[in-house]
Amino acid sequence: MWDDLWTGAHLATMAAGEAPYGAIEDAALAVQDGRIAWLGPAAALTDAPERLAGRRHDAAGAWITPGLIDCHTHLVYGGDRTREFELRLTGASYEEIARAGGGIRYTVEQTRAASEEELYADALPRLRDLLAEGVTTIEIKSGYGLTLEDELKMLRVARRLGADEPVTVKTTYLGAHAIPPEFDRRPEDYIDTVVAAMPEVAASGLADAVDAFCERIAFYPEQIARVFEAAGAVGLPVKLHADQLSDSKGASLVARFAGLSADHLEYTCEEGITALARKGSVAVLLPGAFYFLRETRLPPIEALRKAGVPIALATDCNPGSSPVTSILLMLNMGCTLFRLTPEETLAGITRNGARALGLQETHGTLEPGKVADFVLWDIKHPAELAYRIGHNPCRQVVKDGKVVRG
Ligand code: DI6
Ligand code: FE
Repeated sequence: MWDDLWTGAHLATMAAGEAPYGAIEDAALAVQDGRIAWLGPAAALTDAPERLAGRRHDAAGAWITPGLIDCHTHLVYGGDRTREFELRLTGASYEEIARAGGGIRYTVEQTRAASEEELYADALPRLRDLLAEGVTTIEIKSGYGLTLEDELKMLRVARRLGADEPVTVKTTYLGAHAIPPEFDRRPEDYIDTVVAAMPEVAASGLADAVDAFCERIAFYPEQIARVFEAAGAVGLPVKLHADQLSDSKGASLVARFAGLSADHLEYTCEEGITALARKGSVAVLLPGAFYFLRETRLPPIEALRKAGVPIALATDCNPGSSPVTSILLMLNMGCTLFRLTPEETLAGITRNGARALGLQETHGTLEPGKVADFVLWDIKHPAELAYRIGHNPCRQVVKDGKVVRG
């Protein structure tokens, strides 16, 4: 006998295959020990629901999708950058502000000054915004501490959020995010410290992956290669902020290290795309940052599609370039700004989002054996999730087989 059975549902399984959205209409879904035990057309159930499961739930025509996955965020940080937003509106560019010592460096100051408690209290409402929209897995980066101690402080906050809230948190050490003020004009020396910190970061158990910012206002590929080698030596997978503001050869660098994902990619060239495809790395597109920075160069969507690179979407929630805590808005922006299809955007925050975090065996689709993370939506068709703006049709969230919302 199953623990739980949902009937009266339509499933957007998002499993790769023939049917759009992997859809199964008039379906049922069973859960046992926190995993999906069975799913299929309700007509294929072998007995009456009450003889099949301890608890029955009537989905009353809801669509069920996999739990949503936000695979790229900087959710934990101190302060905000409202002032910088105002400056940009009077003409200063994101890059100019960064070069003048504002931007990421300002958030570093604020984050260093904040206690773990304060960082937690600031991040929690941002996380809850995302959870209210059906997010069940989130990646959270460090990168605003830039000393080993402050980076670990951020990662501890991220882990605590995952322990306290009904969400799986994957953490990422982003030591090579910016050159901290005390290493001004000495990027190589700073990279030495990031490399030297790697064994301790790994031993702390606080990081699941390593990220870096490859850009002319941050670090060069050769510098990041040293960080990635150090990550590989301690068994941590890598990913990269790649080609966001210029073609920095970031995508090729990710491929060289068989990274989980290359993120942003507005300026990625053909060669980078081919390299990603060869290694099976995911392209993570971040429409919130594209929108908020009023970027005009589109990521190479058609080339990514043609090459068969899996495309994920994420909020990039951060104070400087994407103060976004709505994953549903990313679906809409993925369609309106990037011309992705609604199905592609939904795959981007389910199946491909899971893959970007190395969770493709356990998360990201509705399939027997996978973790029972899913969301019930008051919608008539899955495309509606990408279509509307400012409306949240999330009715119920199930995490590890337990109803945690609704
Ligand atoms: N690119 C981004 O989108 C975030 N980090 C990065 O390297 C933005 C960081 C910030 O402006 O605070
Ligand atoms: Fe980012």
